[in-house]
Amino acid sequence: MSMRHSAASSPSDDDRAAFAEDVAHSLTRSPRQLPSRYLYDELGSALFEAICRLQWYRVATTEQSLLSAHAAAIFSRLSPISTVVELGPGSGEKLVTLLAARPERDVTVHLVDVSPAALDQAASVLAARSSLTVIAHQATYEAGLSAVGRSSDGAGQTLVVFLGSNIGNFDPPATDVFLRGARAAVREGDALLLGTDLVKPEAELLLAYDDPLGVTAAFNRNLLVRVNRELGGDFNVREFSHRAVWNAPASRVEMHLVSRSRQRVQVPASRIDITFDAGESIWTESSYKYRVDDLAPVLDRAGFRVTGQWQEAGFAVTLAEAR
Ligand code: AVI
Repeated sequence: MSMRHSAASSPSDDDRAAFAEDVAHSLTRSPRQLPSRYLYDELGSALFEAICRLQWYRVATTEQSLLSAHAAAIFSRLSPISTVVELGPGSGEKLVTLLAARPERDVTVHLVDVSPAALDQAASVLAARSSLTVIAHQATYEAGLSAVGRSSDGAGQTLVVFLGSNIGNFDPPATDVFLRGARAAVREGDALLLGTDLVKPEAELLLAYDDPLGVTAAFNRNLLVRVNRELGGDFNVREFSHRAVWNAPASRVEMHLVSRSRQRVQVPASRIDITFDAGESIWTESSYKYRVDDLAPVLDRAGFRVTGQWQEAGFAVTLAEAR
């Protein structure tokens, strides 16, 4: 494998300034929020990998099983591919499983993620397990997709892979914007492989997002540790509890950090000086859950036609072609 990074791996002053501005804006909204993309510093990425091994969070293992079972069927529905773009590659294991069934040997893989820790891990897993040219882009999905679009040689089809229910972290308007952006970045006949978690009984959903080992709680509370470290905040992390909520009308699991007491918090880099009431919460993440019948219309609106769908244990992998 050969690997290139398109950006350095330590947070730049620009990254820190953007984080400070996002915290300033979101923590002073009503309800108070913190953007979920900041959950993934080095420790956050490691905690997320641990979540994916939990018996209660079945997204990763179910998707892995679906890909093992159906990778050959997925490739049988594609024209020869020369480029694969994975957005948010996680550990890299899913792509290894998928690409093991590829008929073409010469494929360039582009990995796109804002987290250098996640990119490094995925790239080394691909390095150890396959013979591919891998290019890592430390970038947002949109910026990564357009960089790949500009560098694409036009030799074969491009497959964009967006797995792990990552799309579930977008609200419906952002989902439309994201899918339209993905469609604009590829050519007619290119393809998208999408992994989505499905609506299931509430108890099952809550166990997945509030596990008995407290790993998800640590993942959530680490966001406050990050604010303290990078922005000079003084959050008393022990004074915030993790809470997962199933919001049925909106079809999403929400993660919150709930203040255990009335307390003052300052974040100098964000010019924040606020007082939390006991019970007041910071909304840190939404995880939208789909019904299978919803997927074709959502994809269709963005210019993709569903060409295959595989389901197992409340999870779906959907293949769609750019019209
Ligand atoms: C990355 N993302 C799809 C995960 C999810 O299920 O929303 C993040 C996560 N949050 C809590 N557990 C896992």
